[in-house]
Amino acid sequence: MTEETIFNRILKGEIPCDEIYRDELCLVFRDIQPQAPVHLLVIPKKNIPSLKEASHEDASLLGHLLLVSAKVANKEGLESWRTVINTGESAGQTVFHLHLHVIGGRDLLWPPG
Ligand code: DGP
Repeated sequence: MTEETIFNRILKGEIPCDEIYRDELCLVFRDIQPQAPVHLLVIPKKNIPSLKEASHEDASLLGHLLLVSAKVANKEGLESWRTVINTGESAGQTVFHLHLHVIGGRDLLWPPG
């Protein structure tokens, strides 16, 4: 059995979050450790540990998450932003429930560290 993640507990309402959008497939809330003035997390309700475990049957869900990320970025008034998916520990993934970071509100450097 896979260990329950903090995001699953947020989805169940056991841990509060600063929610900004929700629909039948996903939830969006503010990151607790923001790396920019706007830092949102878009998470699917479906439990997928990371992009590594996503399959072709998740294709429309993944597309939905991308479109929602743009929708909430627009809602936050962002002109530019970065959408990030960390996959695996070495890439900085700490919560093993697939999520998209939406980061903006300041100039962002490239390449990322
Ligand atoms: P990653 O490092 O890509 O796995 O991103 C996980 C993010 O989740 C990280 O930026 C911090 C955030 N986070 C961790 N725990 C919580 C929490 O309990 N609430 C909220 N809002 N964000 C959390």
